Amino acid sequence: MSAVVQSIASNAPETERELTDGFHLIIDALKLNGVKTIYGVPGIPITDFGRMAQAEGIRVISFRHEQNAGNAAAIAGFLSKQPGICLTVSAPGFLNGLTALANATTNCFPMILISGSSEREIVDLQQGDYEEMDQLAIAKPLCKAAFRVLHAADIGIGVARAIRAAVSGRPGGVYLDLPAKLFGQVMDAEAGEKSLVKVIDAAPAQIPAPSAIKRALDVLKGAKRPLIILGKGAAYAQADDAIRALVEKSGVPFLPMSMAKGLLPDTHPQSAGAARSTVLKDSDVVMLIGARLNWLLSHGKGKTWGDAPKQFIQIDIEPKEMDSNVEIVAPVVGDIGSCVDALLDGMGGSWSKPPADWISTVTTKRDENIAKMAPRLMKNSAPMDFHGALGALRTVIKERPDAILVNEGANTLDLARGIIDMYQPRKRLDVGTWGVMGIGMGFAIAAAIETGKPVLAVEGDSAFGFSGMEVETICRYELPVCIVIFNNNGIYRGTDTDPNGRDPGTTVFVKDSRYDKMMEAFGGVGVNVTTPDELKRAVDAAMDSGKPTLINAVIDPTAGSESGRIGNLNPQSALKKK
Ligand SMILES: Cc1ncc(C[n+]2csc(CCOP(=O)(O)OP(=O)(O)O)c2C)c(N)n1
Ligand SMILES: [Mg+2]
Repeated sequence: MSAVVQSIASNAPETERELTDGFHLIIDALKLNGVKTIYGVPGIPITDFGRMAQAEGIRVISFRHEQNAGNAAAIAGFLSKQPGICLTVSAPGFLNGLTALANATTNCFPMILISGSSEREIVDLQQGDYEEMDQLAIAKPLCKAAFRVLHAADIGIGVARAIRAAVSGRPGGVYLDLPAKLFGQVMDAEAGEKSLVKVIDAAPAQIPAPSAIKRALDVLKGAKRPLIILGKGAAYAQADDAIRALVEKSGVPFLPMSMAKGLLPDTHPQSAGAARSTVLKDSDVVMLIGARLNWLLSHGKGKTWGDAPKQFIQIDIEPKEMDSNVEIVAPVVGDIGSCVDALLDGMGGSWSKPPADWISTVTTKRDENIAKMAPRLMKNSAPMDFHGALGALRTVIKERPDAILVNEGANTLDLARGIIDMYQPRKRLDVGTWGVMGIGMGFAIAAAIETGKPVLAVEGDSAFGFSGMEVETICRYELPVCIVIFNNNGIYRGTDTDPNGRDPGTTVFVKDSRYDKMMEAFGGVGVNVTTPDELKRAVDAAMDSGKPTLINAVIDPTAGSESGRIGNLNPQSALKKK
């Protein structure tokens, strides 16, 4: 096996012992468990490890900053249901990766952050080692589980525990601490091989109780105005056919959360995406499938949800999710695939569809809203507003439904979510639960590598800046990524000023920047566009060629609104404005 690093004379004089070391055992443990790609940044003590992993056939994708590598690993986990692996150096590299680990945990993406660390003896006595930090203690509160391996013989178990923790139950981030000394530790090769663990059934099915299924169906049956909300968990489950069958058999209008868009096409007759406020307010029974009642759903209460009494059915793998914000009258705990299968079974052959007046209320509202929006999406002006530019990109995705859309920003995010219809599951990747900026290039890179599909990253000019240096990575690996920057000269708008006239306003950037030139610096294609027609042509050319491309899309700096759609979350002073 590859773990054999050398043959040297052992203490026993007549026999030769084959030896292995920490480097090789970690690689073998990862390979044994199907790890094909590592996303990371090299440096002490993991430089050689990365080289050896590459030599042993693992793809090692080197980034410019660990946060982007971490985001790549996280979204690889979401797309594949296997933990994505991020590899970093100690202290600062670890901390750079930690934001992505915490974000992965919040979003229930399975990933493992593997960081090299400095010598325990010195770290624990705080004697000032190179990159000294008690990384395990720092990681613990920010992830699902955290482990440290001190002995080469424990590498197999350590890797197995990390994998199981990441993907079983509700998935999340796991930290694995590997001190520098571990890599060089030598042990008998045969014992080393035996110490490795192939994780069997890493994410076991969790079957819902039949009584819970019956309770849920009884509640749904009694509904006059039912609604199904599909969350990111439903997309993660890869139970696409069963979910579609459940929605269609029930006849209930569905509302996809951002990353659940495309599970059923946004153009599906039961889609209530364009009637969101109506269905949230007026529904009487809401079935949540892998969606949480967090801030993104106004915690299940208040004005958004109207005054009429509401009953919630919730399907989630995490029992603690139930009653997190409001009472759940029918909790269904289990993995989404098993739960949806059981619900479908329980519905039998003669399920009656919801009352016709509810369906017509929803479809009328939806069609009205779509019709109202339509002319704005066709505006071919220069500079563009968001709607005109997004109208062009909407057509791109309609024509190329298997492309992956990465999206971040404020207006650029909120408006793209509403305007760009998705047609296939797990094709929309965005800022998720935290609304975090900086996922863009990491997600785009991993999406291209994991799926081999073309990627369209639609980025606010601010959002792009958080991970923009990875355009070099995209060019280096020649990935089929087309980045479109909605350049409105700033955060939300490009019009802020300093009341004292001294500095630029706090939300503005250099006026009329040419982000496309950044791409050219690394051999990629850069294009500057000012109209939706030019934008569409440039994106089509990029997607046809598969060449790394960055399109600077000039957007009217006055077009956006503060914080996009969530300006209401900005605190206001209780004092009257002068
Ligand atoms: C890590 C992080 N830092 C800061 C923010 C606050 N924030 C929200 S949106 C945004 C950028 C919005 O500007 P842009 O990407 O240009 O989008 P636009 O509204 O202009 O289209 C920022 C900085 C955040 N969400 N995440
Ligand atoms: Mg902007």
